[in-house]
Amino acid sequence: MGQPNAGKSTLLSVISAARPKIADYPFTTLQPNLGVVQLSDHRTFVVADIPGIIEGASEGKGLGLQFLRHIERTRALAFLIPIDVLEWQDEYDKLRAEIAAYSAELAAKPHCVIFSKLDLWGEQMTPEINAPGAFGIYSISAPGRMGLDELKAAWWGELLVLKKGLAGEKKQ
Ligand SMILES: Nc1nc2c(ncn2[C@@H]2O[C@H](COP(=O)(O)OP(=O)(O)OP(=O)(O)O)[C@@H](O)[C@H]2O)c(=O)[nH]1
Ligand SMILES: [Mg+2]
Repeated sequence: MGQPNAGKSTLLSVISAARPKIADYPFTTLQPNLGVVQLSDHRTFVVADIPGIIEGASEGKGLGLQFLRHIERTRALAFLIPIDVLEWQDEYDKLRAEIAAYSAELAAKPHCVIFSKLDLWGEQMTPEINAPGAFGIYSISAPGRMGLDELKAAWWGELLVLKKGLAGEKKQ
């Protein structure tokens, strides 16, 4: 999830065979898109790309947040922050607040932070950000094909951790 134009659909298009609509205007994505991510062997998982979220979305601004009902069963969330917004912390806090206002359950899911459009920065870096509970903070560039393998591997690792956690819960 992320603000309009953050690069969500572009990310899905470079890590899966999905071909979502991509454009440099806000609210290009109107419905969630799904893509299957394939790791180097037979390991696969599904990623959902959803419409953009703006401040006030939980009160109906932009496309609202009703589309989030489609991802209620997702195991983990990713918050995408384009590097060129500069106010990274503010961006993260606002997105988290909108999700929390929509659903405490969704907000409590494991999440990570992804800085996108790193090619616009000119050098490799990951901003420091206070993201309590995030399982990771990553940076990527879709056109530069940067950070994508690391991201896929990290997501896979997190899914394994979650699976183990669930197995543990069932045993008790
Ligand atoms: N330079 C650069 N541009 C990017 C990158 N990722 C996406 N873009 C551009 O940013 C614009 C928006 O990309 P989308 O993938 O459509 O963004 P989105 O987050 O899906 O936007 P919505 O569907 O409106 O919420 C497009 O013009 C993309 O080409 C990136 O890593 N680097
Ligand atoms: Mg999109």
